[in-house]
Amino acid sequence: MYTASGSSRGSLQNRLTELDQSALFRPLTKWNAEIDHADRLPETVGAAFRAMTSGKPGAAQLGPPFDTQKDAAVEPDDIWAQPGHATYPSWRSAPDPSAMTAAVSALVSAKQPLIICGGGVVISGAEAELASVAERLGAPVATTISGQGSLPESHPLCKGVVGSNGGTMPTRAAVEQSDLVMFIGCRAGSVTTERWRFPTRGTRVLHIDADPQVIGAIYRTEVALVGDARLALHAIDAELVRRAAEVKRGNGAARVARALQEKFSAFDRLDTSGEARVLPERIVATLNEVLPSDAVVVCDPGTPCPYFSALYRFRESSRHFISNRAHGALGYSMSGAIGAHFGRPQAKCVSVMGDGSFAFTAGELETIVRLRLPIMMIVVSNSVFGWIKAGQKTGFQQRCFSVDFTRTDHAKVAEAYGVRTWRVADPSMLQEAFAAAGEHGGPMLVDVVTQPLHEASAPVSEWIA
Ligand SMILES: Cc1ncc(C[n+]2csc(CCOP(=O)(O)OP(=O)(O)O)c2C)c(N)n1
Ligand SMILES: [Mg+2]
Repeated sequence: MYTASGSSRGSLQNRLTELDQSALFRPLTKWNAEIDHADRLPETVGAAFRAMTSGKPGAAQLGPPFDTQKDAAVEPDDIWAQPGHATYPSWRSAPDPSAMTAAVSALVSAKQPLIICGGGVVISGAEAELASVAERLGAPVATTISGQGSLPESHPLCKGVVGSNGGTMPTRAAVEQSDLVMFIGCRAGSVTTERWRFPTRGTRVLHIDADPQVIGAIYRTEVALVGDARLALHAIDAELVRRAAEVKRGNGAARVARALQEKFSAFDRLDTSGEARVLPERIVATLNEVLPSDAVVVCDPGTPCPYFSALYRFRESSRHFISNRAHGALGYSMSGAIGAHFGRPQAKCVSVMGDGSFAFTAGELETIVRLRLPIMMIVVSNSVFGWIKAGQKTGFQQRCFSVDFTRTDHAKVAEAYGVRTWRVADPSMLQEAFAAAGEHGGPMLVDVVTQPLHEASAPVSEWIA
């Protein structure tokens, strides 16, 4: 991020737009610097790229006060970054080979191993190596929200999302039944582990992560593999081939099939229930039919994130789902879809947002219209901060406060910006509206009046986890 700030001079003398910008961005970035003179640009640009692409990935921010533009010009050739720093991971490092041997011994000794992938598998580009290791072991692969795309959902070992946001009872059961869990590129945080309960503390744990700080934070870890996921899985795969005689192929595919059958039959019952209102299940099921397999879906918190995590079928591996985890600020997905479009212009990029998120970010509609971006926006309109109301309903004896708001006609608002819009309140009209929007070549928004989240059968085991 490159964010100009107030003058470099007068920071102790009440200058215009006075704000400590480095402090503002510190919790959001891996590295940031205020550049108080233009001659510092070469060193700071290089440092930003090193920080972003090495070790654990993260954003960087450079904040040049506006008056540094009047400093003596910097030679363009002096501003450079190492070509290897153009992509992540810039330089891969492999885990200790003895840890890898120990990990394989643990894996072959387990009766029902389970793999849980965080975002690190896709970031590392380790999808093929993951599939190979899982197939040799016959081990199911579950993911966090960010880990979706580690395996395609059509893979017989792909168990889907686990945890309190997007996990379901059948997927939790898979974690409970496993005697060994291998986390890959995953922090094993409170949402993934349902507040550190699944897996239980006694479960054997192997952990692969580029960041050593992640390991042992929650679970006593039998074997830690610190390094790049692709290199680690490649080495494990080769060792499994060498020790093929010891490998007992598990019945993971049968367990996955049973769990998914249970999960999706409950979902299908709701999708086809004949309800007069649009249920969130219907939105996911219809988009499943309408969107091409290479679509990129960006989801805000609220209804979109758990529903798409639990129920949307991402047919291809790699990054097709984006949701802002960590702080999870509302209003991310519209701008996120703009970014996704520039990253993958040939793919259909979709933003699914709650009405709360729409209110946070509506001004970006102007950007989308000005640049004529063919982004498909869907507003889940329920006139409530549904996630919070659901949390108040279950966790605070239904004492609801400051969560209900009046319904906005989002289609009309977007239309005023110049977006092509549809408004749907009748479930039977949804398919037609999504299909028409999908074919429209410019900015488009479908405003869907939806069952409120606190009344839905949401795939959420705990709202404020
Ligand atoms: C900027 C910001 N403020 C507050 C929150 C806490 N929060 C999480 S979900 C949610 C409600 C979301 O409401 P809406 O976008 O209408 O989606 P719904 O839950 O109704 O589907 C809130 C306020 C947040 N994630 N981000
Ligand atoms: Mg809402």
